[in-house]
Amino acid sequence: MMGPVEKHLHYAIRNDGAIHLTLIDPEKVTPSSASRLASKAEEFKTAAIMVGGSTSTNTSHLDNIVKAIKRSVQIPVILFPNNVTGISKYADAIWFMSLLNSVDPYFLIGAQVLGAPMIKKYKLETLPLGYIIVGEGGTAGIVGRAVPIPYTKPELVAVHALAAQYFGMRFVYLEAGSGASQPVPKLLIKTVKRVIEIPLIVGGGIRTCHQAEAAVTSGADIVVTGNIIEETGAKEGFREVVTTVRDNGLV
Ligand code: 1GP
Repeated sequence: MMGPVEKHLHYAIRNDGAIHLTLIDPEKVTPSSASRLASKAEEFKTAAIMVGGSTSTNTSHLDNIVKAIKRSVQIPVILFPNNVTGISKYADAIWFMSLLNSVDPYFLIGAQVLGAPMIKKYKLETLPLGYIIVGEGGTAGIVGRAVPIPYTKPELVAVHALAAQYFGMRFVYLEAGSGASQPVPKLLIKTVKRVIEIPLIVGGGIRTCHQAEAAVTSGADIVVTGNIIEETGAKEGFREVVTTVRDNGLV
């Protein structure tokens, strides 16, 4: 059942200890800037490109972004959808995700039911993911009608993650919200890591090497960054964060 993209992620985690994924928000880029950012990210050894954003709804623009990225990189392109409009036939795979702490059934199962036939038709590889919004939660928390779990309740996040694993989801994502003023804290990551066996993804508000290192040394298998690639113009600060994730994975 494991497809090539999932195998690639597992292989990279085994090799490097921890990996970095670059998130590109279609609303913030043009096809040519997306292609330039993705090439830089690949050069710096990010393991895959994720494409998605909490408020993006234009599928034809998404298609153009994904096509442009696909033309410029060899690493997989994985959709990170906020809704059914976040599905593009040009990607390699899709996080088939359920927002586990949403109060709206649409984000738990509704959008997934509507999107499933399209995913089948496009033959996209599905990566089953339990998505948990913590801390401030940001735009993703508001759009997804989540009740973000406070950083002070790590054990509550851990049982959500455990439930995801028992459902057969193959990844868990702790999301602080894009641009969060404080990324997911170490204790929270450690508490979740202790109870699950599936790969743990952490993202939201990670901007510095110190924050990337804290996530990895606490147990994140995958660190996602979005904003910093645009903020740094995919230059030194971004490269250092990507390198820090891989370097600390092997420690
Ligand atoms: C958001 O976790 C990601 O879904 C990335 O967040 O943009 O803050 O890096 P940033």
